[in-house]
Amino acid sequence: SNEEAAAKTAVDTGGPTIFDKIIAKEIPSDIVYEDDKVLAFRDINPQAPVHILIIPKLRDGLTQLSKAEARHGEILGQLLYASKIVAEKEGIAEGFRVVINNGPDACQSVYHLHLHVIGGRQLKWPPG
Ligand code: DGP
Repeated sequence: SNEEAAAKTAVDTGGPTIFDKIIAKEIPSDIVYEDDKVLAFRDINPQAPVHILIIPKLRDGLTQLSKAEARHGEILGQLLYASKIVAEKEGIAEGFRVVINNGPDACQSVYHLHLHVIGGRQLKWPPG
């Protein structure tokens, strides 16, 4: 797919990403949950009826999960907990999937850690 091709060429520069502009509200997004640490908004290219991205407001080196260090434990837990809050708000708490794409082989395209929360239909397993 086009997304797969783009993700294979995306690189982790450590520089700003589009998500900084979403956090700063310089570009609009459909925000579904927000607290002081995390922001959740609808994916621009949804793969299911519900497809929400959850990101840390402070990236703090977390361009991708493989860059995680022990000090990131708290925010990683907050992101995962936020996925449950978002699933409840969206009415999919009884069946949803949380995905983190890490690196080119997993088709990561934005180098600011994000959880995908996907649901609202019967999901297939295994994923592609
Ligand atoms: P990944 O492939 O895991 O890096 O997913 C990045 C996701 O980000 C992808 O599903 C599309 C989404 N995305 C990229 N740019 C924007 C944007 O400007 N707004 C929103 N809402 N989503 C975006």
